[in-house]
Parts: sequence; C-alpha cells; structure tokens
Amino acid sequence: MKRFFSEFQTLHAPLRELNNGEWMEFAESPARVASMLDALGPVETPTDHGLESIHAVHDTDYVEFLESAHADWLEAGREGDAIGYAFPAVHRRKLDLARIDGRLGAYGFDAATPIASGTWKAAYWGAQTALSAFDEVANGDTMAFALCRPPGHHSGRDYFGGYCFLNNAAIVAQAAATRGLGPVAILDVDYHHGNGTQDIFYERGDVFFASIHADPAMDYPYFWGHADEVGAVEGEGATFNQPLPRGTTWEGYAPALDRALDRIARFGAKFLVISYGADTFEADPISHLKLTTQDMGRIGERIATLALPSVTVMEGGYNIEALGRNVDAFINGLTR
Ligand code: SP5
Ligand code: ZN
Repeated sequence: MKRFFSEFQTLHAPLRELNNGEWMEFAESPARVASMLDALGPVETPTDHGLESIHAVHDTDYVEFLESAHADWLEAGREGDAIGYAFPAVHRRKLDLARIDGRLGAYGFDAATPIASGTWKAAYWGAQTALSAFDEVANGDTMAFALCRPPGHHSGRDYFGGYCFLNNAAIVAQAAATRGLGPVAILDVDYHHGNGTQDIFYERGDVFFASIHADPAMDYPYFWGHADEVGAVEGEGATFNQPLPRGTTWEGYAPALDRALDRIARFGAKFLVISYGADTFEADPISHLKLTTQDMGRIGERIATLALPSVTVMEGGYNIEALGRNVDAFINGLTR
C-alpha cells in the first residue's frame, strides 16, 4: 500500500497546550512524524490539489480565518502561539468580529489547540496528502495510507479543536461521494470521538459514520459521541457511536469493531475512509484504553474483511516511541 506524506506537515509546531488547568508540552508534536516515517519506509510526495476539495467540506470564512489567524495574532502585538479564551457555549452564530481573540473563540472549541506560525501550511498539506491518497484509490489501487498531520477528525465545517484544523477524513469522503464512488462509510477508530466528522455528515444519508471511542462522559470531546447520537433528517440511522469504558482491552473492543463493520456492510458502503488513531494503545500518555501493538494489527485485519477500497487517514497517537510500530502493525493487518 502506498503511503503519502509531505514534509510541510512538520511546520505545525506549537509549544504547549492548556490541559486540566496547567500548561503541558504539546502532545501532537512533529516528533510523531519521525516515529512513523522510521517505521513505514518510503513515502510518496502529495501533489497540490488547491482549495476546491477543502471548500467542499469547510466554510470559506473559516478557511480564510485559518490562513491568516497567526499573522493576525502577531499583528495584534502578541507573541508565540495563538490561543482563544472566550467561547460561545450558547447562541453561537456567524459574527464578523474584528479582534483575533474573538475570532479564535468563534472558530475554536477548546483551549488545547494552539495555532502556530506554520499551522496553516501544515494543515493545507495534510489535506493535500489525504487527497493524493484518495487519487491513488480513485485511480484503481485498492488502498492508500495518508500520513496526515495535524490530524483532522475533531474539525467541523467551520471550527477547529482537538489538535485538528482541516478534516482530512471528511475531505476524502466528500471527494469519493462527488466522484460517484459511494455510498461512503467512515470508520473512526481513534481513541477520541470524531465529532467534526460526525457533524459534517450528521444530516446526510449517503455517508455513514461509525466511531468507537472512549466514553465522552469521561473523556474529550465530552459534548459529542454519546450512544444516542444517531444522525438526523436524511442521515437518521447513518451515525453509529460506540462509547467504551476506560480500561477496555481487545476483549471488549473486538465485538464493538464487529458491530461497526456489520453496520457498514449493511449500509451498502462501496468506499471506506478509515480515521486511524494509535491513541487506543495501552501506553498512550493521554488515553485510557488498553490495546496492544498486536491488537492494532487485528483491527486492520478485521477491517480488511469488508473488502472495500479504502483510504486510511492518520489521526491521533501520542506515545511517540511506539507510534511507528503501532501504525505499521495496523497497516500490515489491513494489507495481510
Ligand atoms: C486527534 C486527537 O487525538 N485529538 C485529541 C485531542 C485531545 N485533547 C485534550 C486531551 C486532554 C488530555 N488530558 C491529559 C492529561 C494528561 N495528564
Ligand atoms: Zn485521539
């Protein structure tokens, strides 16, 4: 399976994030890339597809905000990484706010996703990486892997958060639907719920979204991913959430994965997008599931039983030492 990666993705390098009342080292660091590249071997350089496929998923005003946010921050006399502090918990609406602090709150939903000087370029090339992997499969290959960074699944049509700015998985799913390759299913196996992806397709009947993740009653992103979120309008029944308790091992994970795969098969999916996060790993520093490196291979193997053309998009995974091994095990399982 071909792997796609752009060096520009390492330009996103915030120093720290705000967590549980303290500043900590930014977990989604560029060092994650080195770990993955070491384990994965040669990669293909993505080509520039421009903004069209990004705009198919994200609002124009939001994309413009991302492009200029860090420059606006410096313009306001600030230093370092841009970060918001006031968030519209209720009555969120589109406002044309002059001050960067207002815009950071309007487009962001947490204080743990700083915007640094290289963030836009890295996120842009993350999306191009995903689109190049999509092309590979649209042109006849059975699978491709997009080593995206920053990740994407927490980002919605007009918001960032959870270390995510552009929703790479949604961009691929939309590109597949536009090309007539659907019905499309997205399977999200990151430790955290893929709230952005869910929101983007929540009222759509042509894209199925299944997610297996830590129970949001206990874990980020808290406000999405509960089992009673099943989609709405045309999309009612096309969202499937399986929150798992902290400490879940393969014994509890495997049946959830099988249920997700069964629902995807019954939906009649013809194209699969996988949001893969290695933060379900037992030794992940910010997570609480208990999967082993061997289990990563088993996840890949079970997904492969669907026998669908697929694009895997990289999401989280913060044990840098083990990250490459875990991604490699997943890919080997998928391609066995
Ligand atoms: C893509 C992805 O995996 N995003 C995850 C974003 C999670 N951000 C907040 C995590 C809060 C974790 N608190 C950890 C405390 C460690 N002592
Ligand atoms: Zn995650």
